[in-house]
Amino acid sequence: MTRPWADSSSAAQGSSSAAQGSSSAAQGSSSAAQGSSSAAQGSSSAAQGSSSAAQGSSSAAQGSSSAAQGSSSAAQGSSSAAQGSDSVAGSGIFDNCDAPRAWGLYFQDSASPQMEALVELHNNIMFYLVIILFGVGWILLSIIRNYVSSNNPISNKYLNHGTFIELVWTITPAIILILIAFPSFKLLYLMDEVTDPSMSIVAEGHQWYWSYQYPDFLDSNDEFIEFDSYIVPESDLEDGSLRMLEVDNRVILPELTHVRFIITAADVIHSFAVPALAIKCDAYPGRLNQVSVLVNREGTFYGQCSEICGILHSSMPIVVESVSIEKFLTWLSMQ
Ligand SMILES: [Cu+2]
Repeated sequence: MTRPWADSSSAAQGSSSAAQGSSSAAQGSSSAAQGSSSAAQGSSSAAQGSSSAAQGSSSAAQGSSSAAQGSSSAAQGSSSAAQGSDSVAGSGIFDNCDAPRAWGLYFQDSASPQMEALVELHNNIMFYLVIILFGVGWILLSIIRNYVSSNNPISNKYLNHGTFIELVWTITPAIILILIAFPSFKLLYLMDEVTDPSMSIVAEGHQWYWSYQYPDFLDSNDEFIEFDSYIVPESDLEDGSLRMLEVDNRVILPELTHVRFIITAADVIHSFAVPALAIKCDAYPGRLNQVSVLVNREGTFYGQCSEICGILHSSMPIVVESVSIEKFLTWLSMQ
């Protein structure tokens, strides 16, 4: 799947397209050399310069704009090497990517209204959770301290029922549960709704890769656009690419467009999941599930199969690339 923007260095795209171009050029040379690392290393010093910069900034802060800015000069230097090269689906840390990172504890940056709502729901519930944690902890510690047997050998001798406190500790949790449940159900049913999508993408899980179909668009042979998406093995990875997350053919989406994913499987149960877009939907053989997505910015979003589906369950990642509508139309016209 050729991506036309991968080898164009427009000024508007700045460092990201240049970096993407250089990494795809580097990937192109390595695939020509059939993964021979020595050939890839010696292919071009400019590509090496940008890839070492990519590696330097990748561990520091993924998605940190300052790191990307810092290495953009190196990427710019190699953009001439990228010019005119017919790239395969390349990638780099510069792709404004949204991926898991080591020791990450919070959510990835949201890229869809659903994910924003989910993060907000999480924060609201966490408000009650922290109060409950400290309230219950305080009660527990004070009981342990006051009713230890050395202080009160027969502590419950005069302890009777306290109707009022029993009412309080029964009704208060019920109210809190209702306060949590209503926004949760509201969001659940909102996310379930698929309203008037502009286009559909069929994602089919296989052991162990994903295949995609764009049933609204025809390619040059008057057939539906469809392709398989395999993981890039570790031996073929470029510096700065994400191990176990990179694929050869990405899902290309237009931004700010209501897209429906139709999700199914060919063999066993898989699960199509992209955290930054709030997608997680099981893929069943013989059944079509659907989820609605509106990606509200350009970017590259990484996900993984989320249903234990066999020995290579970890080797069927998902990469969704959101581009402007103009770029999407250009990509369509090249299929
Ligand atoms: Cu799977």
